[in-house]
Amino acid sequence: MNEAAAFQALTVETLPARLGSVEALASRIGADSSRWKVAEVGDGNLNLVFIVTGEKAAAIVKQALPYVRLVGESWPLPLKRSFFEYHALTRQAARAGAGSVPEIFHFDKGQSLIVMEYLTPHVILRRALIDGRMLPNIAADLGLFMARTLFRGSDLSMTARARKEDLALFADNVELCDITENLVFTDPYYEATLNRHTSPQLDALVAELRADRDLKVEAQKLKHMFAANAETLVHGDLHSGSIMVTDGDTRVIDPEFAFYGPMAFDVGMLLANFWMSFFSQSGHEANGERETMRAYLLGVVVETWAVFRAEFSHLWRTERTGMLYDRRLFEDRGDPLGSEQALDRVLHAIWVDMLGFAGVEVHRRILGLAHNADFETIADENVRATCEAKALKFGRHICVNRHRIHGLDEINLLAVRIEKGTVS
Ligand code: SR1
Ligand code: MG
Repeated sequence: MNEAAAFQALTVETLPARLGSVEALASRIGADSSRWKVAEVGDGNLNLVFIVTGEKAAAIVKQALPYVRLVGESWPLPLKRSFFEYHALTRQAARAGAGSVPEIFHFDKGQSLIVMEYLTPHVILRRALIDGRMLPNIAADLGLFMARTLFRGSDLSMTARARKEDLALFADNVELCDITENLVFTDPYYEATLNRHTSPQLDALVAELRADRDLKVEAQKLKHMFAANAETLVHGDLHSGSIMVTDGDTRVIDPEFAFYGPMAFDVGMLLANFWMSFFSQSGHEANGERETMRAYLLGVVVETWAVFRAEFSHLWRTERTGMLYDRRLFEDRGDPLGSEQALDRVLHAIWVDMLGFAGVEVHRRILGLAHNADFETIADENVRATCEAKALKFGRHICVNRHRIHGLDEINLLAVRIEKGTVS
């Protein structure tokens, strides 16, 4: 498509004629566009997503809309987010391996569309966890993905010039950052117009949290860090709806929120989504006993963090070529222990901040605009509210006490006790 043409949203009917001449698509799926079958399958909050099936194969066409799909045209949103998604996908493929994200076949900036690999028989991780599926590889795959993208996108690895140029490129992703700044860090903690929660069951707890000064101060400290700590290129929206899986394959999708932010943000958001899945399981118990699933999820948290730490440490020792923690100060002077001490400090800071980001992510999915299917698919509102209340209390604890929590054993034990009702 012509980059200069005015933006037009695709439809199921117009897509074959409009994209029939895109060689990168036609050569993969089949040249006769009159025989393409098109289905719009977007169930996210922002974009159109089409599966286009030709005689030979299928591909995905993802197109941004000039507004937030979840809310409608009253909330305009720039089309340039597909530009950031495209550039983030290329960097993630280079840093974490081509098999960690979908392959891109074509990008049209003017039409804000990306043609990419159709992942099949993959399903969205969140859906798999709701169904009680225990994916064997997600912790290792995602721990590696985060360590590699976060380390290699930072001043620990890149040259100062390369990172600053990239920082400048992603700095324009203002509107998507603004969504997170409001929806994650501020709106849940007051009566923002678009908020909703399971009512009246959660009303008293919600009022308590919104009156909680310590919690609100922590949330604002985290927001400050999110906005001002441009450490590395983060995915920016790494929840279980941004991951597609089979038993043997894990792909991270949808990095349109990518920007230079704190290392701990992606890690916290991801672990929060595993913990929310944990607290939602009793709402899905009708579909099978979920005790094993709960244990599996806490194990995934432990393994994801362990793999992240191990790979980050490995990269620290073998790929620390950037300007930070200069080897001339440590290893080159025969002081490898100095570098290990610095590594411990860096990992500790990520740990503490990760807990804070996890806590606010849990809150915003229950109190804010964008809820998640883990809880939303629990039809019985009383059961749903019980699950959500447990998650809210857990989120508050890890956020406010993050500087005093020493390990995942302590946190997972708390999760089990809250789930069993032995602590309130
Ligand atoms: C208005 S957009 C709401 C949420 O959807 C995206 O997936 C992000 O998580 C965002 O916060
Ligand atoms: Mg998304």
